[in-house]
Amino acid sequence: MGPGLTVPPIFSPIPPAIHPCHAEADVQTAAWAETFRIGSEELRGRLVSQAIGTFSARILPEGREEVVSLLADFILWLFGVDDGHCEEGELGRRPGDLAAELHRLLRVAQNPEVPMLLDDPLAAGLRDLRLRVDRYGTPGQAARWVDALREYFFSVVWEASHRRAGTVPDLNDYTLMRLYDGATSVVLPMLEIGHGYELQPHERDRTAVRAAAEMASFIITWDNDIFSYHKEKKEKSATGYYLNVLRVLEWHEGLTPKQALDVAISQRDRVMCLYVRLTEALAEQGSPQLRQYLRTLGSFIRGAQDWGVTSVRYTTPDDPADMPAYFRDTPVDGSGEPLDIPAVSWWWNLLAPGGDAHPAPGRPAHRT
Ligand code: 3E9
Ligand code: MG
Ligand code: MG
Ligand code: MG
Ligand code: MG
Repeated sequence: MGPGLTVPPIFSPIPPAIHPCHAEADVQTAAWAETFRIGSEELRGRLVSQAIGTFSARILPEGREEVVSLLADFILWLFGVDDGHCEEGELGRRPGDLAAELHRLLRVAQNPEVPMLLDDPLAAGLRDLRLRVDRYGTPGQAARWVDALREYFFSVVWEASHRRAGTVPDLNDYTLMRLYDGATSVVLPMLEIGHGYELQPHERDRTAVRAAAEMASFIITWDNDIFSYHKEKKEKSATGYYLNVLRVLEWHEGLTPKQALDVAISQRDRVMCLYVRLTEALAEQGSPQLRQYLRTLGSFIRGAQDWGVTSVRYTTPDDPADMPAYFRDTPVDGSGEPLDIPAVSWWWNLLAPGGDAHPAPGRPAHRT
């Protein structure tokens, strides 16, 4: 972030919450990272200081303690991949080799007993995660977790091709990539496992329910792009490349960082307003499991916000980011107009004027 770029208070209509086991979760996840030797010594030293257990405790404020710990270890592991392989490692500029390594890891997630990557710490950590997913989740949830890992991996390979070429995707491509490369969708099965239920496919696979989860991914990753801009821009001097929505807007729209920040805030506010209306409508029609799922989705959004403005990962105390001290309860941009992003503008078709969530496949986004 250039000197003087201040992150203003961000709109969040979701109340904060945290599991009482948060301090213990930080200690346990640091111990787990040491046991499995996740990342280089240097990367691991950073990760264990970043309150990742606290982040998990915010995502599952009323969840099972064992799953808070499992999710914390999984998020730390994801940073081992995202920081270690993709953003700071050699593979991050070699999409073909990255795809090969991620396929090998997927096999380990799918069949933890396979004699592959036997000396690899990330593979050993992943085996442990899979065994715990089996312990606390159903076979269907384990399968969806593996599938979600595959979609996350696919997107980081796409990102790696831009890193190699030094290019910046346009806003539509970036949005599509970011729905997956923020690793938000891999967390979704943990939201169910954390509360010991399984969302039935007829509800989970409804277009409107998937859209609500995609909106949560959009909000979480736009917020991350805003809160991590300072860190990511600094990292550019070491890695030579960074990518977030502010950079996309600066590059393709010719905006200054401050203008790009304002546009990104407006985009995430409009998605947040739609998300609130859609999830209220879905909760009215849904099963108790769907209502719990939507509540936990809200905790995921708010937890990422509270963690994002406080973790040393983003505040970088040696060269502090200018973070907001609170969240605002009204949007800067409360417009009900669809965003001009074809990959997601259909989200605005899901709500009829009466507020019912309609799956409306194939209709073009209408402007009201
Ligand atoms: C996030 O994007 C990368 C993920 C692999 C981080 C792991 C976190 C989660 C699974 C939960 C979602 C939370 C978020 C996105 C904060 P990026 O921009 O590489 O993350 P960074 O921390 O480096 O800004
Ligand atoms: Mg990343
Ligand atoms: Mg990153
Ligand atoms: Mg980021
Ligand atoms: Mg931190």
